[in-house]
Amino acid sequence: MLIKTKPSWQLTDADVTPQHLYMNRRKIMAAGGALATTAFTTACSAQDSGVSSGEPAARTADGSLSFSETDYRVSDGALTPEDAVTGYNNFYEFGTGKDDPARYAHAMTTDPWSIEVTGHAGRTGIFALEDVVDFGALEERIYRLRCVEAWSMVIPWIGVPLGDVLSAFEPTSDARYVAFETYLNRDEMRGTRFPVLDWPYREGLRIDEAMNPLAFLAVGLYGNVLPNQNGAPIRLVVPWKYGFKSIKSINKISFVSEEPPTSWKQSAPREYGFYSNVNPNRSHPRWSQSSERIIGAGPFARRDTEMFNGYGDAVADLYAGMDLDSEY
Ligand SMILES: Nc1nc2c(c(=O)[nH]1)N[C@H]1C(S)=C(S)[C@@H](COP(=O)(O)O)O[C@H]1N2
Ligand SMILES: [Mo]
Repeated sequence: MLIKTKPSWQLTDADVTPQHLYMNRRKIMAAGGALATTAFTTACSAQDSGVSSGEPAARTADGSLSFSETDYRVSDGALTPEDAVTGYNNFYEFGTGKDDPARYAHAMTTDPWSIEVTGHAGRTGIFALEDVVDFGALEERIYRLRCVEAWSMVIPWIGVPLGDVLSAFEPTSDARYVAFETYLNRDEMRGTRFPVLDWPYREGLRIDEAMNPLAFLAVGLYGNVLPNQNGAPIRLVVPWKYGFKSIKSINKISFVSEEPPTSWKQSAPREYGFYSNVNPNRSHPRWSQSSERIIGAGPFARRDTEMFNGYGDAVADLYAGMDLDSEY
């Protein structure tokens, strides 16, 4: 039997009052009452629900995914409408216009998909997507995505913790960083015919950042498999960093001992650093980062940008002793 969790954004008015979007689930659970027993009782893992994990759930005909709710959701702000999440994108491999990815990313082949794993790890080689991600253990996470261009969205992702995936490859103590690369196919990705960036798109994290429970690998959003423009079939989501760290359509993971080259730092090191933690106090050389435009909420909707994009409780310790102004 396949039990599909009814996620926050699918609940009707009869199920739940709108302000639940403004509260986190822990508070709702603590409050007890009808909400906790109706909306969230299906929050068991898909495996417990009897979904066979061998089933290639990522490739369902209708694109829907089975997943469980978690405690990870923003504490303020409404979800960004789905058409904005999938229609206003940065994926320069398909062009630099915000609507280019939605228009052109369908040309990308995402099935079958394999990921090459190299470097300081016990298990390396080329793995099928289904062997990297346990599609029987998917969870939903509602995170704010803060682009370095000073806009943000609130997105219900579906995926697995990055740390779980990386641990399965048995990184050694020499693996101080992890590097990621995006798929590159010049025939399918019209934007890569221009030298906007040094393709393929590359990103990376320090290994302790990657192992932080907030770091996430998404395979879906709004209940379905990722649309190509959002980084199908698998992309990183690092909610406390500027959006460009959340690399899309990953087909290579390398465990390395030195800080790996990353596309935006390579292209403009004065503007974009390796860490790129969201920091309202450190202006971009060409604009302020103190506030952000809320995408999908009308032309004038803005909010103050938060240190670490509001995730400081979970991640500030990673940067103890670092000067975040010089090591940005
Ligand atoms: N491969 C690749 N990954 C990428 C990008 C890109 O151009 N290419 N853009 C980044 C930027 S700047 C942002 S803000 C997010 C946007 O993700 P979204 O389109 O799913 O909202 O993807 C990031 N990941
Ligand atoms: Mo971005």
